[in-house]
Amino acid sequence: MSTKPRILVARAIFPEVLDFLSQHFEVESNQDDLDWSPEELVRHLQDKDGALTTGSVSISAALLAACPQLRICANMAVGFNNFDVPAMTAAGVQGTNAPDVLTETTADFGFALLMATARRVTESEHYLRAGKWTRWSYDMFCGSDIHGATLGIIGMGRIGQAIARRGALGFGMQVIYHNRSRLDAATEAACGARYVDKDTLLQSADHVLLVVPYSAASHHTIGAAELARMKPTATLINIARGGIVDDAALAVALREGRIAAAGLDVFEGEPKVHPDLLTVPNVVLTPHIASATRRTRLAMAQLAADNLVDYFFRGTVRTPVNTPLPVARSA
Ligand code: 8YV
Repeated sequence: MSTKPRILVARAIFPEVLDFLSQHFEVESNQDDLDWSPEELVRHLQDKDGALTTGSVSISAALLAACPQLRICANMAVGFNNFDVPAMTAAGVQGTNAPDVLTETTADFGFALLMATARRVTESEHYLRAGKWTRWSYDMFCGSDIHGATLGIIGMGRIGQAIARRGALGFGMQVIYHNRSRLDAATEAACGARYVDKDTLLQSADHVLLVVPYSAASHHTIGAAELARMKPTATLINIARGGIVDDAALAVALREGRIAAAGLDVFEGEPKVHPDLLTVPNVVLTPHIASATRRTRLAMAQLAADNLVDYFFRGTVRTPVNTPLPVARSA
């Protein structure tokens, strides 16, 4: 009988990472990428010591109670709002995430979405594909400038800082930010960003970009009241999490021209998208792909796998989300 720890890979991942895990563990993998219900997830996890999860796999108190053998969940995502961290800590279950390896890739995408939104890239492409482009006109798809504009970033962690650098150094933008805590002066200078309160940011930014982690406190950071404070010419970009923006209120603001445009990579209740967002033209919609380059997704999966190996064979992890390391539960 195998004495290797047993792990579940809860969603399909790169075969090479699965091969790596198989060298260390007895692995069950959802390589068919089936949509398991919470009950099915419990059934697969009940006899496992560890799990590799993604952002769509919810680790709740009820699941932890039903899986007493579980000792670690390694998330292939920097965000971990799919984990009930207090319940994991109380149950002695280690959680890990996948920071750093996706910072620059995600910042690139934040900028891509900002530029596509402000310069109306997808809206104009749809127009062209629909055969509507018959002649040039002076104001056809006029958008707003990125260079020289004021970029307001809400959430100034690693990804926010990487976006600020792109804006300040690459595009000559005035970068302002709002964050729970202010960065030290050296970090502010390195990313060319100035701290302001949230109202000042909303009122003065030409482009508002959200990259704040999701929690009860950040739910609807942008709702009808905040949208009303923004410039009517402004764009709003959300690469953070669904639920940071009130999508219904945003759809109204876009339809009524209270802001110019929005770019969204994340949605409340995704993969469902608020139906009103699908019918307004001035929004660019992408299916949660900000970290999606092959190299970065591979690095995220490998970091999650490394956390599992380190936990079971070295008694430590690289990127914990609950510290200090909880004492491993006995199998
Ligand atoms: C992931 C993300 O693609 O890392 C995160 O927090 O949102 C994305 O990079 C997604 O969560 C899948 O795990």
